[in-house]
Formats: sequence, structure tokens, C-alpha cells
Amino acid sequence: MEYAYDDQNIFAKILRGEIPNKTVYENDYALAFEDIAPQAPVHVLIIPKGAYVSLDHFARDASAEEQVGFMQAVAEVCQITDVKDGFRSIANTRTHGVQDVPHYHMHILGGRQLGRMLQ
Ligand code: DGP
Repeated sequence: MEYAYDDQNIFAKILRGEIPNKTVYENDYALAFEDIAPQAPVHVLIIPKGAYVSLDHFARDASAEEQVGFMQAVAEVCQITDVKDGFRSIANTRTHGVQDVPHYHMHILGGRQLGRMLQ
């Protein structure tokens, strides 16, 4: 599969500092910031700093260092935010997954009881 990255997507602009964000955590490989339209008391987006369009693109092509750095950011976000009672991670992907922004992002949702998604 070919993954074509559009560097004009909104998260690319956030990474370049062209659009402001409310940063929760940052390291060399990832940026975590508050979602602009939160669906729960905690709604953080974690994005890699590399140019990856989706979870499957990131999983296939990101280096081990990038992947570990990203997961370290996930761990930090889960420490910093109030998700001790649990949370949901989501990676909407392409059309069927209803992905709006074509830069891989993991949603972390928590801070309240969430509804069941899968039966
Ligand atoms: P999706 O691609 O469907 O997983 O959702 C993209 C999410 O990104 C959505 O929850 C809203 C959020 N979002 C879109 N534009 C911005 C923005 O400019 N700033 C921030 N912080 N979040 C955004």
C-alpha cells in the first residue's frame, strides 16, 4: 500500500507551530495536545512527529526508536491526565474509520464512564 502524506494537514501545521495547540506532553518523537472538540473530560490527541498518515502507516514504516518514543508519550499522557479509572484509545483510519485528519493520531478519552462500543 502507498501512503501519500499531505504536509498541509492541520496536525502538520500544529507540528510546525503554524497553528497553536494546548500541549499536554512532548518528547522528541511525539506531541500530545488537547482535542479542539473534546468528547470527554480528558480528550488528548497524541501524534508522531514523523510524516505518517495513519496507524498502519506508522506501524509499518516508523523506526523502532520512533515507535518507542511515541508509546513513551502515551505512557506519560496516562500519568499526567486523570485516567486512573480507565480510558479508551482510538485511531480512526481512512474512510471506513472516519479519519478526518490525515496525520496519524491516537485519541485518549477518559475522565468519565464511557459507553460500550463493541458488543
Ligand atoms: P479523526 O481524524 O476523525 O480521528 O478526528 C480528528 C480530531 O482532531 C477531532 O476530534 C477534532 C480534532 N481537531 C481537528 N482540528 C483540530 C485543531 O486544529 N486543533 C486541535 N487541538 N484538534 C483538532
